[in-house]
Amino acid sequence: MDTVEKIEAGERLSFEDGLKLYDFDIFTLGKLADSRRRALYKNRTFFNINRHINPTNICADICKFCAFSANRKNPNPYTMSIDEILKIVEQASQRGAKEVHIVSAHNKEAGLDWYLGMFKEIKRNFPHIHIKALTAAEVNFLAKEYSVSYEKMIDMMIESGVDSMPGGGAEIFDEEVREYICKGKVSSDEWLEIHRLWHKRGRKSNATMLFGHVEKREHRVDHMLRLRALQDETGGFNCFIPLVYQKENNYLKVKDFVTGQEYLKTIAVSRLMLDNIPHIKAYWASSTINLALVAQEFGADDLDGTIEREAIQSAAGAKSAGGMPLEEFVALIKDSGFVPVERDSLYNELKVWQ
Ligand code: V47
Repeated sequence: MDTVEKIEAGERLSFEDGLKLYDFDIFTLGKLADSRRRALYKNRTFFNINRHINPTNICADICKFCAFSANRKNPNPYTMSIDEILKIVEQASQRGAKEVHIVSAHNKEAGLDWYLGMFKEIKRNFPHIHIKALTAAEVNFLAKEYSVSYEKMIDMMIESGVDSMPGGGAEIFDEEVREYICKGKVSSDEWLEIHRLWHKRGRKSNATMLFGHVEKREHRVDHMLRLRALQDETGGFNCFIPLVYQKENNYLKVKDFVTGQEYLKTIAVSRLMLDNIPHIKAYWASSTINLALVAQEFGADDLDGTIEREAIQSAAGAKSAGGMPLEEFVALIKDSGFVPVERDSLYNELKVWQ
């Protein structure tokens, strides 16, 4: 059977199929991914009203691609107090946010009580807000720094009110590329193990992939397959998010952006390869909103949310620092021919924005 026949028969695709898909012309590939997407969700696109918070940028790791962490290129270190964080959550909640997405750097000075205390206080004051927090990279950092097992860290996260885990820190699983772009950070096996343990506790998480830097297509397909294998085991991933590498203010010397076509192909390939991960997110903060809207026709069924403040992609050049007003976000989805469906963090439908 060739790759197209396999897709039409609903058969699982191999590593070689993944590479072949990238060589398809973009229209054929887009049509295949779009049919899969429409079979699942018709022309509905999910989003949520959320607030991203990055409480500190002081980091023990040195990832070459990162422009967010405080270093020579970003000499503005900060660590928010828990009161500051609570004020942000309060304002976001008043504006209708149902989720806070909290990702920090790996700060050795802040202390475990600061990391976990913010979740406890958010939950105590705003029990209706879903806390999506701590990437596997942060969990690994905290576990090693405070000599606790991953299992214990996960117990403490749950006790402190963390509801789900974001997909950050996955970068690219290929060990050689990983060593080059983020030596010393959580390893690929550790990242997967932390998500495995989290899923085994009945919790959900997301998975990202940072691409468009020094990796090749084969590394992306390998990355997807490692996630697919874990998903077969646990079923705990809600969504996959390909993140476009932003090239400003960092130490990874990459001259050109990945092209729009390559982005759309990556969305489409992930929709077809990841037959067991329900949602593919076009994260507009990294792709630009225009390309994210087009990605809806290439397999993406989720556009993340209004975000309000964004610090990681924008530090490296993306135009996402101010988030997106809700009315504008909804109008853009509608104008592109899709039906905006507001969801909660676990993909329960809250409201169809007609
Ligand atoms: O893991 C860092 C990435 C991620 C750059 O789970 C960069 O719903 C591009 O994980 N160019 C954090 N990307 C963001 C993240 C995320 C975002 C949206 C939704 C979800 C979710 C998770 O940002 C990091 C890293 O891969 N990143 N530097 C850069 N220069």
